[in-house]
Amino acid sequence: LNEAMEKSLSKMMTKILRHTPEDFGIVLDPVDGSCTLSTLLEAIQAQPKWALVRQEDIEQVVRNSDKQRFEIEGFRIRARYGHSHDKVQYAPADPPAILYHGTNKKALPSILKEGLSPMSRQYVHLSEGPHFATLAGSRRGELVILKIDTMSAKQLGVTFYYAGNEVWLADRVPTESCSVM
Ligand code: HQG
Repeated sequence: LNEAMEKSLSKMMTKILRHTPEDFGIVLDPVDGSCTLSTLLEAIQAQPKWALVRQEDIEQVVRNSDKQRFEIEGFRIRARYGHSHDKVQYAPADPPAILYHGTNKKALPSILKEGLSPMSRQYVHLSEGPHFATLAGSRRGELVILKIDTMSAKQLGVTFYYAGNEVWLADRVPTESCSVM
């Protein structure tokens, strides 16, 4: 797969594994959001554009994903994070003192007023370092990085979950726990 094909296949995989598996006739595991590699492969092969896709191509996307979007374990594959709603259960975990969230200048006034909310995903996405936050926040205009004081958020009732690859999730983050970097 060349780079463009890899990106396009990655998008197809996130669509299925994060958002609308039912449109592809797939039921994800209700706990970890996984399905077998062969189920995913067959669903993708059913798309005219991807009739010739091979399991190695999927494995290549998983390996090269800049943000480690997917995880293969044995015969199963899942998206680590990014789900639109109720597709995965995560165990609560204890985060580092500071986490980061990348956003954009236009969203800032509303975030400073209401705090961070998951919008169209299951959770708010946070990261241990500013790198992932920079990638996430640069997608929609002028980058703003927020520092999250997790101790303060916990005191305000927020639960954190670890998704792997330095990515943390939360149901919400109150504005009192956010500061602009
Ligand atoms: C913002 C992508 C106004 C929030 C990324 C963000 C990440 C608010 C946007 C992963 C708000 C939601 C997640 C409020 C939050 N008012 N705006 N109260 N609360 N927002 O895409 O974190 O490339 O759902 O700051 O790179 O950007 O798709 O979340 O700007 O890894 O694999 O609302 O998804 O990964 O946007 O991104 P998103 P996100 P992929």
